[in-house]
Amino acid sequence: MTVSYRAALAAPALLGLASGAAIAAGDLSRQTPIEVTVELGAPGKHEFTPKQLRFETGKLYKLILRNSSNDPHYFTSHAFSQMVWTRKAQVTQQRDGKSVTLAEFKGAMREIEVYPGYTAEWWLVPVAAGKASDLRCDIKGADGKTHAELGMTGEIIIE
Ligand SMILES: [Cu+2]
Repeated sequence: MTVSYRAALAAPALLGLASGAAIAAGDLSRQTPIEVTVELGAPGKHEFTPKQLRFETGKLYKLILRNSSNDPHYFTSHAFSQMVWTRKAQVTQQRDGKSVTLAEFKGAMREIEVYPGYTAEWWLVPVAAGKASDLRCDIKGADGKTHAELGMTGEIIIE
């Protein structure tokens, strides 16, 4: 009993040392994120600003999707979602001039919809290089046209 207790204690201690070194060298999710902000529309305008986004593989990004317009907007790119690993997505809100996190989502992400006046963050690490030309917002306006048809499209390049 005593022996196995000691062994159980010693093993995690040794593992802890070993994995501590491994985390410092190789855990890409623990990097300080590079912030990239995309404006989803503006009052009276359906467009992504900027329209072209650039990322590098192996770096942690905080992709900030800010909607200052009066309409909900999607950030949809199936191709992009296949080239990144998602650490988390979270919903934040400004309170007394400070950004407060309201919710966090873990798991693979396909698209994010952000409602008027709010911001969402997609924390991700690009894992494959390539071009995603399918960034768009498919929300349909009162005129029957999608925001993408009105110009809300974009391109994402991963180097
Ligand atoms: Cu839209």
